[in-house]
Amino acid sequence: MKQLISLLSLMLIVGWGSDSEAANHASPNIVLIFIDDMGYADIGPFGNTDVKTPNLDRFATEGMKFTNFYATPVCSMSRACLMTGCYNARVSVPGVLFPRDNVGLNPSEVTLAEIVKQKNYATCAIGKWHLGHHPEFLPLRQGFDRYFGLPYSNDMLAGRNGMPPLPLYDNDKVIETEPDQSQLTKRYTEKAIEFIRQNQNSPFFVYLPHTMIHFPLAASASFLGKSKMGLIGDTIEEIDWSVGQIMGTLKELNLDDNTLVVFTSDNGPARREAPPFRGNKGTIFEGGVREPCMMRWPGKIPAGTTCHEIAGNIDMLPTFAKLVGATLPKDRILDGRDITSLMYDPKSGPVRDTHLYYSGLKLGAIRQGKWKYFPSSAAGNAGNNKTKETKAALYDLSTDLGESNNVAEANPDVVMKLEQEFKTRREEIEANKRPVGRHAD
Ligand SMILES: [Ca+2]
Repeated sequence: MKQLISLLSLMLIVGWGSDSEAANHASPNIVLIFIDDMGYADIGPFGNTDVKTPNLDRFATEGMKFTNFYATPVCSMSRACLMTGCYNARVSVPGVLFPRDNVGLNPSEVTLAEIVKQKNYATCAIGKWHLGHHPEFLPLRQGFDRYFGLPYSNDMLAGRNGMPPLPLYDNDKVIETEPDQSQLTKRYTEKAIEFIRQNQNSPFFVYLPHTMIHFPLAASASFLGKSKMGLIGDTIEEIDWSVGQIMGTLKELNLDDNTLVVFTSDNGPARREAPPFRGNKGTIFEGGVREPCMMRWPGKIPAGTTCHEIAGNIDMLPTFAKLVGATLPKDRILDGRDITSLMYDPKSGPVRDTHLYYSGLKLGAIRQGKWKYFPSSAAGNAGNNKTKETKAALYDLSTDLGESNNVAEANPDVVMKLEQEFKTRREEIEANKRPVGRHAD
């Protein structure tokens, strides 16, 4: 009898063990939709009234908007931040990589995909990579099981400055060159949905970095000429359609409640403004680096809420690690922070109050709380000539989103403090930066 009771107890313990195993298995799926060159004011939830974005509008009512969410001025550096949880200068990835370049994100970096791989997530990257086009830098070597898309920007086309034909990859094979760009949003969407269907029974991570709305713009026949904003509006509306398709698939497969969807962009808008901000793509004014961002996870992220705290793409890696129960690498410094507290309660208080604005590998400005400071020593790092600062500038972002009223002279103590903080942070990253990956041929 005693033995039987022991056996029963053992079975119970084993049974409980299995239950907690099942609970672990229920870690959320993650879908990260990353748009190219979409500015803050390009979609309905962030104030655009000319373009129709019903799916993104609904996303906002069902999830959380982030109004102080930072990326960087241009493509490659932004993806380096997103993939590593570090400022791009820490991992030595410059602004934009070109087909002639022999560098890429160092394979020794731990990427978002490698983080979730600790928990056996199925992982795919569908779309524009732009962290090195040599085989050792491509997604299949950086933690992704599946890759479909372009290795760099869609304007790096055959014959332009001696560039080779633009390749379209399916895993590690080039299946087409110079693909019809009007079909890319649709094709990426289909591939992402195919991956979700195939992996609906295991936790998955879908990284969907669209090629649009980067120039040259192209939309499929169903969207071409349909928006009130011209071709740029057509591409935005097609992106909105794509988001609707993804959300519809999650709903259909009953994965809605167990999937975190993040929607954001890599940098500010090209060749247009980003109201209410100053500057656009290529600059470190808010218009160049502050991005529309929304997160949706029914039952976990409160619906229809807005978070005004500082956050950014560098925070995604530690945040995803927390959500899936993965361990962060301990042998290196990360710059991002776990922002799950903000996702559960947008008023829970700041996770980090400081943000650094890199322009390429140069630090150009610093934000602490409401203050944003451009030291005179960094003048010119802000971006193009039209919009760069020529002397030290201090802006109060709580009242001056357009960075038009330099209050440096009136606030010498703030200037002195931020001048020191700028130097300390720049020196720390310089002293602890890690090398870019170099392709040997
Ligand atoms: Ca971009």
